[in-house]
Amino acid sequence: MEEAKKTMLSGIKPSGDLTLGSYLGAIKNWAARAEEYDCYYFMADLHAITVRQNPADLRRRTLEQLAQYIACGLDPEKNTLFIQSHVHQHAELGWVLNCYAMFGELSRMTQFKDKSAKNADNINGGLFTYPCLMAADILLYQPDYVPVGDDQRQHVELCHAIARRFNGVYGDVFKLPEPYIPKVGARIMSLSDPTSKMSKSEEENGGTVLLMDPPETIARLFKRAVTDSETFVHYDPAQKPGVSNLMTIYSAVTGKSYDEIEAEFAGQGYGVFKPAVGEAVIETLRPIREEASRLMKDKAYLEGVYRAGAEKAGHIAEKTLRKVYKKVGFVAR
Ligand code: ATP
Ligand code: LTN
Repeated sequence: MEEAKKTMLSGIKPSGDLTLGSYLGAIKNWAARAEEYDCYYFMADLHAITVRQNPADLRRRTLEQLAQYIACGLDPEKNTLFIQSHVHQHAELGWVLNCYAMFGELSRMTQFKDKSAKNADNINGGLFTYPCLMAADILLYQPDYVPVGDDQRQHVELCHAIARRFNGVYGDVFKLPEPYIPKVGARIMSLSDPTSKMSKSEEENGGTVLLMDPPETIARLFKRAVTDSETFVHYDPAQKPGVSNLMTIYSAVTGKSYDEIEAEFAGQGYGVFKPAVGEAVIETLRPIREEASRLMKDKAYLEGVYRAGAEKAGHIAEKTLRKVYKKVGFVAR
């Protein structure tokens, strides 16, 4: 008998344009596993509004993100692709899980502390309870794995804690998911400040490569990437964070090991190394950019994809939500 496929699920907020970091840390893994697993991927628009968004930009970016998911290799025939706000069960289960997450554990979340520091004038309740909605996103679909970058590990762990607490009271309702984090590329750093994470909301400072950046821009960003005062290519994240980050990027896009990269550039300075990394990234992103631009022109196709996705996702989500409502003691409608 054929074994049931394992399930994977993940999402990204359309709060900015997708970056090389989100591609190498998350999406690349999604696409690589699309055949083996039953996969659910969504645009986390509910999460995006925890930081103030311009409505027109949010709408446009949500569709662009869908086009980019598909261009990265997620075939809508094989993966369920949807918009988070289209599946109302996310917000509903999110509320229930709010009541099973503790103030103390939510206060300890690194992302909450970072975003609060950066948006001091808008430290809203949604930003604080963000991980409860994320736990709902995950638990509705009972996935085995949640493919994310290293920065989301803490949120997946909190989801685990919430699920365990809930199961402790009501029996085995939720399956406990595991984060699925790549060995190389789980934390791509900014090209202009290799001590901070490459991020879509800090695009202006020249440290972020966007999935849709044209080749000239990518070449320029890599030529200007911050390195160190030495001249040799060697992997040492503590002493040589800039060069090590470039090696990680090069390794993630070419599949070469750090030893192979050191050998390839032995005796050559950063003047050769930096443009070579840029070139490798350009070639990796070229087909994605071209396909995403083509898809963006076909709004009817994208609409068909997200509608079908919400339909399928809603069906699964509803089953879990019914079970939860029954367990906690709500009267059936
Ligand atoms: P924001 O700046 O708005 O918080 P972000 O650029 O950090 O956004 P997310 O939407 O939070 O990106 O992340 C999308 C996915 O990509 C997540 O799974 C996250 O872990 C991963 N990711 C984001 N940035 C990186 C990075 N620099 N390196 C590796 N993975 C990353
Ligand atoms: N918090 C994630 C985005 C996200 C997510 C999820 C990831 C929202 N819901 C469910 C995995 C599973 C982020 O900031 N990148």
